[in-house]
Amino acid sequence: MDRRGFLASGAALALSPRFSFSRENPARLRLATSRQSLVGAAHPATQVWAYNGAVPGPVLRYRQGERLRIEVENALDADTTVHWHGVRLPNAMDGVPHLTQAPIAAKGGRFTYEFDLPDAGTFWYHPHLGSPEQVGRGLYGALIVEERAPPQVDRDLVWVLADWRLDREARLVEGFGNAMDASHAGRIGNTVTVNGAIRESFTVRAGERIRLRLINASNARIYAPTFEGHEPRIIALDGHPLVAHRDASLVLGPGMRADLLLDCAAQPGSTHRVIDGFYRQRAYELMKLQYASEKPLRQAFAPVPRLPPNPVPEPELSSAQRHRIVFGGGMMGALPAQSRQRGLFWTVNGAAVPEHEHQHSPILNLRRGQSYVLELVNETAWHHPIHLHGHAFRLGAAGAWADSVLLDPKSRAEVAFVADNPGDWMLHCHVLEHQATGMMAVVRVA
Ligand SMILES: [Cu+2]
Repeated sequence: MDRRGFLASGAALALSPRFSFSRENPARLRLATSRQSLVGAAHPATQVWAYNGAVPGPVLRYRQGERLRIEVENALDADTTVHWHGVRLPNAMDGVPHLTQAPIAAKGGRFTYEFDLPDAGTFWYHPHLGSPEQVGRGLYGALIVEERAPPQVDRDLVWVLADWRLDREARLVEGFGNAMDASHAGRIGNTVTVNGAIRESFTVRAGERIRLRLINASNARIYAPTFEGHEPRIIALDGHPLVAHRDASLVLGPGMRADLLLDCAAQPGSTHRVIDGFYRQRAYELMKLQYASEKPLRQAFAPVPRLPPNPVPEPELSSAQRHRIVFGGGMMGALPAQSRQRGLFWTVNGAAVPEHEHQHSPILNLRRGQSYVLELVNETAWHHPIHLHGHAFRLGAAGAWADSVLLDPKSRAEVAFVADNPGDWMLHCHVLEHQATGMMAVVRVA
């Protein structure tokens, strides 16, 4: 069954997204198998791997400057770790197996993560071990850090976008990380869920202002959502505030986040499609915005609020050191036969590194406090969202702050940052099948 089939069959089930929240965060995340209705009552529930029994895991909400403390208990049959994606945290809390910590052992292993949250924004958490399978089976959740004085909105919502490859009985198709997926675009599925279920519609009220936090938790799928009849402003990328602009170019690669300010200015009772059109021949309706019949909450909207900047150090471009990092491989790419035989398909600066099998030696040694410009070159015929741990960088010399940059096929990008966070940090593709088959590296800050 294709994605359209699933989306159509979900019409019977009107699920209300989980958006109510409190700041009473769980003290514990427990990993175990669970069952969840992803595609509606017409199909069986799907066996998933989950944090605290649900996919996505609980929305963790903190205030900027607060300290997160969570004990992780692993009841799965597989070792794991938790990576706190986008958070500028101490290296020992980064959740990279063998590099920053020992894996949290299967069948009862525990590990406590504890760190301060310096930046406000939309972040997320997921395993960094066996990622294609562990994330693909449902292990991820949102980590929201609120500004000390958050902008006025009527609702602050999180949409976790996930992509599943399901069979006709809504079972996960096995074969995670197979060579076909790994050497091409990654495991792109056939069913897209928002907060753990396919959505027929989402109810809004005329005149309401919504802060919509989009998180792409998918292994490999890229999204380009548009909201028919609406002009949401992107107010943050990867958690970091942006000068507000319109949504024409919103593209979310795996791991990326965007905060949208959605002013619901259409008529009560009207309906508007949300279309994901990244893969142009395969655009589909993600859901409908359904306006309630109530009279508008307000007739005019306040100006778009400016979010306060996060305390990220500004790179000094005049004294910055430059390095070039080349991403290669994939089908139609050059790769030593020896690598292919080992199940490795991708390279960073010519080397293919298996997923966390042994100690990485850094491809770059960065001096703490020094500014750097990295030229990221994609020599392959594929898209790669490149993610750096422990830091935020500017996209281009004076562009937006982010922790990921989506490299189009045969393209390049520059990112600039201050290497201010000591430790060994991953720099890798967030298409998880690429990450696991060679496209990752370590940069050392000391
Ligand atoms: Cu990639």
